[in-house]
Formats: sequence, C-alpha cells, structure tokens
Amino acid sequence: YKQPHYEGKRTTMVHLFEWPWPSIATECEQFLGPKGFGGVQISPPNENRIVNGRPWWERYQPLSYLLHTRSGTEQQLIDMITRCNRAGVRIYVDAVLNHMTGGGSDAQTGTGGSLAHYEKHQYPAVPYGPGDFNGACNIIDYQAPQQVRNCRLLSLLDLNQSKPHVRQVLVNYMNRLIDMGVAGFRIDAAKHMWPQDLEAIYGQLHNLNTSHGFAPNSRPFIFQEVIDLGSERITTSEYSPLGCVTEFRAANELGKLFRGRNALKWLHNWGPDWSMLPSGDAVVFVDNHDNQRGHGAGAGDVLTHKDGKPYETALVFLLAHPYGLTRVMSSYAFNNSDQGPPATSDGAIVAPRFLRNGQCDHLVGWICEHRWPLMARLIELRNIAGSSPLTHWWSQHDQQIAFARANAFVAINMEKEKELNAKLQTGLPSGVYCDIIDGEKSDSGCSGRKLYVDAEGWLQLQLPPGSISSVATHINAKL
Ligand code: QV4
Ligand code: CA
Repeated sequence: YKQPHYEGKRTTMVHLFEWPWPSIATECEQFLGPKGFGGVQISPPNENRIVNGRPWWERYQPLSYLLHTRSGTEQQLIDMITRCNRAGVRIYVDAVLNHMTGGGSDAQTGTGGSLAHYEKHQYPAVPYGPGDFNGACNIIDYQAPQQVRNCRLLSLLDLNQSKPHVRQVLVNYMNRLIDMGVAGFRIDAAKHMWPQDLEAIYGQLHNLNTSHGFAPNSRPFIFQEVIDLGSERITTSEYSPLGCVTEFRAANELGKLFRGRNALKWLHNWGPDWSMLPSGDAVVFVDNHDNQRGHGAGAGDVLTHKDGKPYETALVFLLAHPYGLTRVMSSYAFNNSDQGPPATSDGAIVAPRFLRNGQCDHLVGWICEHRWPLMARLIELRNIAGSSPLTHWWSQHDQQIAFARANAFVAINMEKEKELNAKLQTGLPSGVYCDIIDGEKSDSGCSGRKLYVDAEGWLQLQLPPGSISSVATHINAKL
C-alpha cells in the first residue's frame, strides 16, 4: 500500500484541487506526462451536497457514491483516468469515508440530483439509514481518541465503519474506481476512523487494473490524512503500518525555516530526526488545500503561492531533498477561505486556460503552481536524483546550506548580511552547468546562470545576501 506505482522514474504528484476531469485529462497529455509528473490527486469524485454559495468544501460532504460532481460525470472521470494512465500519469482519488453531509439544513440535494435527510440520517441513494451512523456527539476534545473517532467532525454525520454494510459500501465504491484504473487513494480524515476498520477496508480492495499498465498483484497506493503535530493522543504511527501518512510536521517546519524563523543549518538531519515518519511512510508537501487557507490544524506558519521567494525556495528544498514522497499543490486564487473554484453564475467550474507562455491565465482565477517553469525543472531534478542518498552536506553561518544527490546539486543563501562565497563539492562530473532556478538549458545555451564545476567536482560559488538566493543544477542541465 506504500507504492505509488509511478511510471518509470517519476517521483511526484500534484494536487489539481477542484479541476474539472476533462481539463485534467488534457493536462496529463500536454503537460504532466511530458514534464515527468508521476500522478494527480483529484478532488472527491463522488456526489456531494450542494451548499449555498458553492464553497470548495461542499465536496467533503458526501451525499452518495454516484460519480457525479462539479468536476464532471462518470463518463468524463473514466475518460480522464484512461487518458492520464496512457500519458504515464497516475490518478489518486480523495476518498471521504469518515462521514456524510453536515448540518445546517435537513432536506439536502446532491450534485447528482440525489436527496438526503440529515435529521433522519437518510441517504437513500446509497442507501444508508440511521443504523449506519455513530451517535449524536460532536468532536470537542482532540485528546479523547474515542470521541475523535466516534463523534462528528464539524457536525458531519459520522459513519460507523465497523458495520458490515458500511464497510461493503465503501469497499464497493473504492473497487469501482480501482477497476476504472486509479492507482490509489488519499484517505480523508483518517484520524477520525479506527485503524482496524481501515485495515479491514484496505484488505478487501482489488488489485490495480493490469489493463491500465499496472503490474499484476499491485496493491492500491494508500496515503492517509492524519494531522499530527505532536500534541495529540492520536499519532501518525497508528496509521503508518497500514499505508503512507501525510506528514504535516514537514509543512509546518518548512514554513518556519523559509520564513527565517529557524536556521537552515539544522536541516542537516531533515527526516525522522525531526520527529517525522520514516521516509517511505511520509507524504510531504509545502502546503495543502486546507492549510493554505487556514483550515485544519497547524496552518500558522505554512507558506503558499502568495509568499513568493520563500515558498519557491521551500519547494527547492522539498523536491531536492530525498526525504518523503513529494506532493505539490496547484491552486486557484481566493479572497476568503470558503470561496470555491472559478465558476459561472450557475455554478459550473470554469476550466483553466493557458497563455502563450504556458502559464495559467490568472484572469480566469487558476494559479497553477505546477506550471511554473521552476516547478517543472525541480520535478526533473527530483526524477534524476531518484532514490539516491544525500551527499556532501555543507553549511556555514545559520542560513547557508548546500548538498548533492546523485547527478544533482543545490545551494541556498538566506543570510541577511553575509555573502555565500565558498568552494563546494557538487559530486558532479566536470563541466559547465546551467542553473535551473532562474533559467534553463536550451538549444541556444543557458538562459540562467552558468556554473563551472572543475575536474574534481568543486564549484566556486557566490550567492549574495539579502533576499533568498539559490542555485540548483543536475546532469541534464550540463551544457
Ligand atoms: C459548521 C459548524 C458546526 C455546525 C454546522 C452546521 O462548525 O458546529 O453544526 O456548521 O451549522 C464545513 C464548514 C463548517 C460546517 C461544516 C458542516 O466549514 O463550518 O460546520 O461544513 O456543514 C473541509 C473544510 C471544512 C468543512 C468540511 C465539510 O475544511 O471547513 O466544514 O470540509 O464541508 C481536522 C481533521 C482533518 C480535516 C480538518 C479540516 O482532523 O481531517 O480538520 N481535514 C480533512 C479535509 C478537509 C475537510 C475534511 C477533512 C472533512 O482535508 O478539507 O474539511 O471532510 O484537522
Ligand atoms: Ca468517525
């Protein structure tokens, strides 16, 4: 369950938050496949409650398992999965298994036209009835595991996953998706479900569909959303035996570090020594769809696309360092934390549109961090470095670091007043390399800075103080 089943040497998934299925299909073919992205985390594909004003979070209120949402129909979903797999890009479904809809109104309508009664606990399109839910308590105390698992998160009707009927419904839902060709699942709100229930559910999942290019007997990739910043009784280690787990401490610590509230030199032992999961168990990211807008826990220090250089440099570190399974965020612009994706007045999502330079047209509202030139180059760097260990760690003062991977090298200066001026071991074969931070290698040479690596792999490097500055390069950027 810890194998993402990426094609070839791919390493990283992107969360195309709230994207329509047809747009994801073309994005796989035109950009993600060619640029070496490994997979896409998609928004929940099952029918959700329609909430007034169409906030993004209505999709975390399942009303049935019909595959019909604002992102598209079942047919569009099938088409997208097929085309992405053909382009070498895997699909991971955000699976909301903990609960159904939330309170506020009784008679509720879903995106597929189904109806539900919150007060009566009736979801006829599934069907679920009163006997399928836990009691009427709300989660108040996160230090009480029983309450966190058996009471309602934000009023959302809490399914009882120990009931055979509930388990069967969830397993059938996931198996339908597996048969359609998805490679795995993000398990939403995993902390709010008992590990033994989840284990039983995972155990009944089909192997991945070999006609979509998966090896025989491949188990679905499972990564579980558990926010554990060290202060609660429920910990990531209760879930890591079952599959991978989101490592929110990484996002939190990277936010502090690249905001200058911790020293980069301490990154010499980034990984489990920072009380984080073993590398093979951890899904790591700089920000996610919750903490970029203040939802969930521990959002305070998190860096997002709004933060410019510190965000970009956190991405440089995340993607160059061997720790964890990396996921990058692709967002839309918002003014308030409830605001849904770009949509017409009747609620239809407006598809992203691209400018001639390949960037998303911001007039539509999509940010598309994954299309940033730097992002695509960092994905290439990570794919080249593969599973090679970190070598040649170097640091000076508090805020100057450098390290190498097999065929790749990175250096960062975040000192306010001190220049980085040093001879650094890159581990690279001698030659002239193109820095990929501000430019790239092209037919005509290098649009970035040139780096001269001598016969023994040394690089004489100068990086100015003041704002953050960095260089990164790899074997494919050798001129
Ligand atoms: C409110 C009140 C209730 C009240 C109710 C009805 O809080 O007390 O009874 O109204 O009047 C939305 C609203 C929330 C509302 C709720 C129910 O924001 O105010 O309750 O709906 O109608 C997303 C959003 C939530 C959203 C939810 C459901 O972030 O704001 O709630 O979707 O639409 C913890 C968990 C972690 C979780 C995180 C947010 O441990 O697992 O909180 N993260 C995941 C997802 C997240 C999602 C959910 C879980 C729920 O990443 O996006 O929440 O599926 O840290
Ligand atoms: Ca629960």
